[in-house]
Amino acid sequence: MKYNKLFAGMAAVFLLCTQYSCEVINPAEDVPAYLTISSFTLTDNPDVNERSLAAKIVAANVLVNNETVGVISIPGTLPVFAAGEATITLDPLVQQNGSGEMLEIYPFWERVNLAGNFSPDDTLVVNPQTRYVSGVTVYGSDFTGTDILFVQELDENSQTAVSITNQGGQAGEGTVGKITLTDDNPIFEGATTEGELIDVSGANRAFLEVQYKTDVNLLFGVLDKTAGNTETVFREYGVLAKDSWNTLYFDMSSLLISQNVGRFQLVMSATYPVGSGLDEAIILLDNIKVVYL
Ligand SMILES: [Ca+2]
Ligand SMILES: [Ca+2]
Repeated sequence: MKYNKLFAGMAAVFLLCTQYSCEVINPAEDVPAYLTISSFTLTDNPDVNERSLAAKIVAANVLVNNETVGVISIPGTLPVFAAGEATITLDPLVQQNGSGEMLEIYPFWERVNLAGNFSPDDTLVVNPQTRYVSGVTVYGSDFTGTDILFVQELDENSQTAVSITNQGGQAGEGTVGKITLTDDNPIFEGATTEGELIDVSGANRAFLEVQYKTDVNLLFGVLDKTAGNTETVFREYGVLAKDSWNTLYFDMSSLLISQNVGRFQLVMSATYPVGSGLDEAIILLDNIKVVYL
């Protein structure tokens, strides 16, 4: 470890110095403390109907006493050059638009401030919790009971539809939505109900949150129902097939602004891949949300 070597070096200098009565240039703040974030979770805001508290916070941007420390993966540890009482500021980061390499602060979660006490060479472990900022609206479903999204048929084939299953295999999230595609029924496209248009006309930003485990690629989009606009489907947000549950966050703001979309239905489509070798393709969905403010 780099810092152990540093200590060994300092000890050697110290020995030399005591022998020859020279001054030790070794201020305490040069010895780092360590900050570990072992988990970062979402908790209830009583002012918001979250529909679920599922979240995938992959890292945090960290400041200590308003000075940048860096990005800590969760779980993860970084050295901190601070001693004594300190304010730790944490911004939760998510994978945006499917890129694992692009981490961004999720604007609809609160920044977290914690008080901590740092000692040189000691590790402070924190388990912060954030929550949605007050004022956000969450449209969506956790696929429980009759709470199902994408029930409006756009593919004109009632054989491909979302059902509820408890076979999601995702601990803590209960039942999930399921779509099955086969050679005979290869296409699904569904929209959220026309009677519940998502109204972002007064919002500045909107995000799509999706949790999924899918044998085939998925495409999420927007069916524009804004008065005065042509009724158009914008299929913008692609998700690659994945054999374990994943969560992604798509920033919808630029599409909604550029196309002047005020009210819309959320759309999802998927196609059974020719020659895939699969007997059937299973799509599992949970905690699909449009969050806006
Ligand atoms: Ca669920
Ligand atoms: Ca269908």
